Amino acid sequence: MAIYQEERLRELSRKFQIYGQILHAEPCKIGHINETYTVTYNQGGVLVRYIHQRINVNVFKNPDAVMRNVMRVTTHIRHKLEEQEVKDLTRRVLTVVPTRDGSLYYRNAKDECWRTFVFVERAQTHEAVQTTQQAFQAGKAFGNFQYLLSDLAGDRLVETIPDFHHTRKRFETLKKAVQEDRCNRARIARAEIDFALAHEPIVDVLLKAHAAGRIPERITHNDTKFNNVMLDVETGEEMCVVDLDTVMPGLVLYDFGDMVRTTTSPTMEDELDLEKVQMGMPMFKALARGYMETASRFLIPAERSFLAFSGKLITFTIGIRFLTDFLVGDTYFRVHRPNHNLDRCRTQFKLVESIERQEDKMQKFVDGLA
Ligand code: GN1
Ligand code: MG
Repeated sequence: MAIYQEERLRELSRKFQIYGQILHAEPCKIGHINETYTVTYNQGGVLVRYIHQRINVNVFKNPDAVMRNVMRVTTHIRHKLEEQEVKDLTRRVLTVVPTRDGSLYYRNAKDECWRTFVFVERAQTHEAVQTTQQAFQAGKAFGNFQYLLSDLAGDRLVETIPDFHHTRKRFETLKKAVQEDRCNRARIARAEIDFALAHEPIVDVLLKAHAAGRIPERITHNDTKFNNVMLDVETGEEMCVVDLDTVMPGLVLYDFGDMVRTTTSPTMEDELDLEKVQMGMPMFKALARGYMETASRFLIPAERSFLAFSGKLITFTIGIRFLTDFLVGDTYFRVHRPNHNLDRCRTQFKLVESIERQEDKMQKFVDGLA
């Protein structure tokens, strides 16, 4: 890690309610938006780890609201787990470490916003799903997360990114990017643009069902990537749902759709060998079983009826977001190689096709679950 970062983190470490000295830090490369470090401290002679994370304020324009949401949500979940006498509480839900003056995050002289969490030990995230057991655990974790938040009292959570999964708005933004073609990249992405435009008929389906009152707004995670669930390193059991910045009002289908997107193909999001990108039925079945184990307690039939469709829709929506970002010059998602966002878009669209071929079978399977 660059020395200036060490110094920056050392300064930062004194701002939070941590009673130890910083020893070293490792950057965490996962995630396209925020900047994350795992930092080891000597605390009373024992090594203790924390997460320091810089909130990307270009994406999260209201870090205050983000942190108030995160605090409400984690506090609520902690209380519920306490009532259930769940053990290992600080591995089961994220714990925010406030600053020494009691704020939920620290804003430095350069206007960078930093926050701190207790590090969840002996648990890990995986970039790609390998076993059906993992898929089951991911479904169960996010279903339970939604369930635990289904009785959160008080004001509506703030929408930290308005219209985050609004497929129609995402679609219109793509069309504009194609028309403007500021980076002269549309010619490289012609096939993907055509694919996106041809899929317009799916764009409004959930928006309309929601507007018609058929599917309710709930509190949802909105970024239910497989790598946002920590699994116990020994048992493989789900421990903790992370990345809570987009927990806000939404449709459960957006969450389930993003699980299908990230938990049914054994590939990474930027896989170059598109042959490998496939919606695997055994993975889907395990995921859906895990999800229903916890979510069947509150889902209504209309929500269930869109479960398979939601996989297609969200995969498509994230695909058009990657495509748009490629066309406008990679301003949103962090990229690590040329055409990275286009590569990501290609895997998404390949997956959309794979889901399309199996959608009926997928829905039949979920219809058969209790
Ligand atoms: C972003 O940074 P990360 O990986 O947690 C994005 C999600 C996308 C995802 C695609 C706030 O999440 O919506 O699905 O990339 N988060 C935001 O991998 O835009
Ligand atoms: Mg995220």
